[in-house]
Amino acid sequence: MVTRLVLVLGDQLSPNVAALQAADRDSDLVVMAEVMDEASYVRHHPKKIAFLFAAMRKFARELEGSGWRVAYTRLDDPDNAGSIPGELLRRAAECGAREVLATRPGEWRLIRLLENLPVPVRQFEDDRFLCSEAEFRAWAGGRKVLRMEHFYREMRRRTGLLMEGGEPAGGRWNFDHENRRRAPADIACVGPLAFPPDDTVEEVLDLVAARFGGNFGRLRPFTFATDRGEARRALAHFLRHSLPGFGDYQDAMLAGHRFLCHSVISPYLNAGLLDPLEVCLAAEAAWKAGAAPINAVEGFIRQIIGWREFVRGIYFLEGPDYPRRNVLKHTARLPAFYWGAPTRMRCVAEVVGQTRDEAYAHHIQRLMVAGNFALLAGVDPHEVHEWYLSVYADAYEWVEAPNTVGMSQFADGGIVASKPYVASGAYIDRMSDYCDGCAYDVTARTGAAACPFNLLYWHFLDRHRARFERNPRMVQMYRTWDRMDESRRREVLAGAERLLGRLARGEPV
Ligand code: FAD
Ligand code: DLZ
Ligand code: SF4
Repeated sequence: MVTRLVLVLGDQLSPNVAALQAADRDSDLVVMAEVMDEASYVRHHPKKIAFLFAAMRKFARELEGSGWRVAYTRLDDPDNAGSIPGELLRRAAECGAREVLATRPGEWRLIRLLENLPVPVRQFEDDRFLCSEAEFRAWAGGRKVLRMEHFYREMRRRTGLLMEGGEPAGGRWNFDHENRRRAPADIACVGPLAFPPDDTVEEVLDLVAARFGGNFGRLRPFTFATDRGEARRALAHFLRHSLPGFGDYQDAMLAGHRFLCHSVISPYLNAGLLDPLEVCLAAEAAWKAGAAPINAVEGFIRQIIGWREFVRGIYFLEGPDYPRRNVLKHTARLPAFYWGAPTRMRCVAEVVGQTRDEAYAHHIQRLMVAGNFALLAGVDPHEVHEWYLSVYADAYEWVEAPNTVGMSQFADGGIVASKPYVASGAYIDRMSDYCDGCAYDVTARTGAAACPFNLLYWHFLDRHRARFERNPRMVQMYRTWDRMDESRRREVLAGAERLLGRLARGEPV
């Protein structure tokens, strides 16, 4: 007789996840389900769905191998109830369970659904993070502004990562200034380790092709890791081949080099196949062994114990309305080229094209190309949020929303970012080779060939002047704008208006 169900969601694939820790292997029943509600709350990239379903199937087998009883529902099971609550109720009715143990989901939507289930659900905090919600709340309490850098230093002290006798290793907390080099065209990058699909993955790929083939994104070739062993091999490969260059080229973008020195481990971390501390300790060990320089290892660890933990803290601190914020009152529609329609902007075409193919783009591509353009063009941040939540294999609301709504679109009014991440074409030209061969001229601010980023950048600053002109980090931008002569400024603004009109009418840009 089963008395309790133990819910394991698709992004909770860790053997020590909180609900499993609280459960009894001999008497409880683990419930895992591929359900249409989760697979369609946004139109997820087919690679993201395939990755999760394959990893879920393998994890269920891993649990069974270690003695758990698992009730696993496949998407095409005729009895599939179609939703997580529906599956829990069906299983509870089948086996007479009176209680559900769950690890708190990474999204308010699902948390609320579990709270309202007719069967009692005990939600345990997800402790796969280095900073608990209560610890983040305590850190945030009483602070006027929340800055990642302050949080990060606290996390360094707390974890002891890259610390030497209470001081930061290498004498500095942050080597960000050494992480902004443009990548040479002949940079030797091996990219992430590729895993040829096995039988389980092939079966899932067929299912996803049949059921989600109309979603934006290319399903094959599919090379993601789908279990813990593979994810660890992917990490080891990154540490050996790419970590040494990670620091120098962290912000660089090159056409044809989709991954540069990035780790491409976020899908594995977020689904629970890798543990954040395990990853950081391995990177620290590489530095201690002299296999990677401090600017690379510090930069990498900062992303994980700094940004990743910080954005999660913000998501739960700010509450369920966060993804709906829109302080800049932006209302434009997301242009069709985000979904693959042609654009003459080479940078955008490169980033969207690789997103379609890989369900992956690295941070600067997401922030300074795709996000920057949407912000400059005044796109409704909720639509931008839904795009990011759909198209990347690592996207779950707890991490995606603060990055998109907060960091990228400034729609939270400056909780995550101290200034909007807007830049003209000059930034993209400095950090990439995209502008070579683009139909637009990155040096032109006016005229038909003017780079759209240039036109829209000044238009953004001008239309949001009242909000930003006193921001100390933006004073210089306004000075430059004000130094331009009046007729030139009028010309730039008129060019931007024409461009916004074309975007609004859905004309090609
Ligand atoms: P690397 O560059 O190798 O970095 C190592 C790890 O650090 C990543 O795997 C990731 O776990 C962590 N990390 C780095 N930057 C961030 C960050 N800003 N926030 C949280 N973790 C970070 N990341 C997601 O995991 N899911 C998302 O849905 C997501 N949406 C984003 C949306 C926007 C608009 C922006 C600007 C960033 C977003 N990020 C998101 C953060 C970042 O872009 C990705 O974590 C990173 O590109 C993943 O690639 P990687 O594993 O090669 O990372
Ligand atoms: C993203 C996703 C998808 C595509 N499908 C499933 C699924 O079928 N079953 C499941 O348990 N989880 C899935 N997920 C992950 C959930 O959406 C995720 O747990 C919540 O968004 C909270 O982060
Ligand atoms: Fe992008 Fe402008 Fe450069 Fe073209 S010129 S690639 S639009 S930044």
